Amino acid sequence: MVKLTSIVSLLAATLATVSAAADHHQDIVTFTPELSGKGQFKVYDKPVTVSTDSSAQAASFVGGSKKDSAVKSKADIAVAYLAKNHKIPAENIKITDAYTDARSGITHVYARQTNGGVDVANGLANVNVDSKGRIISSSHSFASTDALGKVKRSNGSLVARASDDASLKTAFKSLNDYVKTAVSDSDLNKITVASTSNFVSGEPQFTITNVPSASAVDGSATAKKALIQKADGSLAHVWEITLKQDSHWWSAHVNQDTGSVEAIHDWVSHAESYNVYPRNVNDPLEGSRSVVSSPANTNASPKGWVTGTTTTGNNVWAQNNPTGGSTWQTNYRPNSTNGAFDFPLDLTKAPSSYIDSAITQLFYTVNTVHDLSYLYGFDEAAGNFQDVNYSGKGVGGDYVIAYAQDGSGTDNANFATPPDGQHGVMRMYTWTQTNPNRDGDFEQDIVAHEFTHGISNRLTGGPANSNCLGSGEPGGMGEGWSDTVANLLRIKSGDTRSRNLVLGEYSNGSGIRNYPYSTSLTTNPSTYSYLDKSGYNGVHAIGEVWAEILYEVIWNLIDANGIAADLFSHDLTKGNSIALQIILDGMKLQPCKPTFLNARDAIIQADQNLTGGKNKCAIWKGFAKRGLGVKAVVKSRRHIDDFTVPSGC
Ligand SMILES: *[C@@H]1O[C@H](CO)[C@@H](O)[C@H](O)[C@H]1NC(C)=O
Ligand SMILES: *[C@@H]1O[C@H](CO)[C@@H](O)[C@H](O)[C@H]1NC(C)=O
Ligand SMILES: *[C@@H]1O[C@H](CO)[C@@H](O)[C@H](O)[C@H]1NC(C)=O
Ligand SMILES: *[C@@H]1O[C@H](CO)[C@@H](O)[C@H](O)[C@H]1NC(C)=O
Ligand SMILES: *[C@@H]1O[C@H](CO)[C@@H](O)[C@H](O)[C@H]1NC(C)=O
Ligand SMILES: [Ca+2]
Ligand SMILES: [Ca+2]
Repeated sequence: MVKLTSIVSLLAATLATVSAAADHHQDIVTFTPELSGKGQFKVYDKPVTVSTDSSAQAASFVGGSKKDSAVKSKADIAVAYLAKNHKIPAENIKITDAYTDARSGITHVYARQTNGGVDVANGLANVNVDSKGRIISSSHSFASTDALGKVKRSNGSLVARASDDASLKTAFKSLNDYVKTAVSDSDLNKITVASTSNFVSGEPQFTITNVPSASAVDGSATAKKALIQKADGSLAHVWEITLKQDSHWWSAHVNQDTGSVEAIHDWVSHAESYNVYPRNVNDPLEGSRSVVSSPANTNASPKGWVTGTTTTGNNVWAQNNPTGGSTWQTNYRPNSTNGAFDFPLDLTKAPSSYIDSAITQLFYTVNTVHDLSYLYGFDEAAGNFQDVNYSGKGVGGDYVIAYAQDGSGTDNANFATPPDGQHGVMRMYTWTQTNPNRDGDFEQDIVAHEFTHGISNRLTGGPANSNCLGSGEPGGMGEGWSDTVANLLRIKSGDTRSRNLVLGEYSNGSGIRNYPYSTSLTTNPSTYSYLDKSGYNGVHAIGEVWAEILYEVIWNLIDANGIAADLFSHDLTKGNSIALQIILDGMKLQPCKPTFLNARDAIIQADQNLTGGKNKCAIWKGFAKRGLGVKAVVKSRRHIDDFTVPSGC
């Protein structure tokens, strides 16, 4: 699908082609059988001594546990203990790990039950042996001898037989169905199964190759035979399949006879933390980085921000783009296998040296503004940017593609908004006015400005129409709203109407607008009639006037209602929250290609609906101070200032 869409940039506008693709990730329930009464942890008040005589059968070791003799003798004690105290034949015990802790001197022995050469996947034991060779504590969830007796002996042979082949393919298909990466029958026919040995343990296993990439990132998966204890205590023959995907790394046990998934784990951790300039620090001039944990808002992003091991998720995919091209799926992104995105940052070096931190910051800020705007009504039904729209409303498949240090330009940034259902595209550039160069990814007001183009374009005239804020006054207000949301994010409790805000100060070194945003008519003299001045044809100059007018409205609302310390509290009794709410509501109310007067009236109507008009006069006074009073009008193409408010105000 290729569509024309307008791209709005921080400083200039262009036209480009954007294509769309849909990717869907859904959360899958992971589970293991509940083994009631098993796995109790026994702690001995008095350490237990177990004798190991020469008749005792030695335990088998696998992989990394083929350790030194001191560890091995402790492992033999552990095996003897399991055999004597729990009546588990030593031949059924396989040591998977054993090591002596350097500090405590305790040897930790981890074992797995085997039967007929295959593992009992959830037949586990751990035995702790002190330095004197005594058992201090233990636990096991081995299957009973009774249950083992009832299961037919299996064959863990390295040689793949025809029947294995068929049953493994069935199991593989069933697993893919479960994790929603369906493999078709023709895909299945192309899959080949071969026997091999595990690279760590040397144990027999099978490799499945020619797997479609949607199912396995590298086109292959591994499997081996195992037994699993079900909740009722009986044992089932399963295929233990390991399947690595973009966002998941599955370890599953699938019934060899029935094809049903008996247990499934995801090795990808979905905890999230980011070392970033947090949302109350606009840029490196204002403060420093810190580690922010689980920042996702549970209403806006119920399944978190990250769906994989890298900066990809339901709301945005952030990546490097040194060539400035339009691919994104395969572009470079930083990895995190444990959900912690923490990378070095040295701002005295060139931006390319800290690309991992830049992408992390961009991912963080775009998600932040996604969540914030969601809370204020830029949600799925209203046409926001999400891969999966959990409510089922609106059109999904349109997360934002965000490029950090995009190579298609410098000293700027831009955002493309196609209609709902197609990806928004954000390009952040590096800035060359300072030495070393600076990276706009670290300036929240710029990222928020860009994302807000997506908000205003989608909300004005409805999500399907992206052609409502193209140029002139409507396009100028698009820029103004973008500066305004960036400003609202910066206003903190303790600030007063004397706080001035400069957009782009970090990136460009000196700001990128004509005046700071200010409630002082001296610091910023802009009024409605400025639209007729020379130099005010472009959307950025027009937008600056609009954002300045709204800055007055914001401070009147704060003075009347107080200030919410955190906009995310969505406390609609507070002035800054009311301002953000009625500004977004106004976008929904106003017509396509609105004028300043239309947009003003929509905001006033939004307050009427939100508060019953409680703030009517405060809002009018803000507009009127900057020439957008009740009698402001366009006459002979001139914008005529008016400074009066409605009677009664
Ligand atoms: C396991 O299967 C292999 C290959 O079919 C066969 O040679 C071997 O005898 C079997 N072993 C048992 C214990 O069934
Ligand atoms: C993760 O890092 C490795 C190198 O450590 C790299 O080869 C791989 O492409 C990275 N994966 C992603 C998704 O960025
Ligand atoms: C919205 O998302 C839900 C959940 O992913 C999906 O079932 C539904 O088809 C989507 N609706 C549209 C119109 O895309
Ligand atoms: C960026 O800064 C330079 C000098 O520091 C200035 O000349 C230029 O006008 C600024 N860019 C914009 C868009 O304001
Ligand atoms: C806002 O609009 C809704 C929907 O029309 C209506 O139910 C509600 O009463 C309005 N609230 C106010 C304060 O006007
Ligand atoms: Ca959408
Ligand atoms: Ca729209």
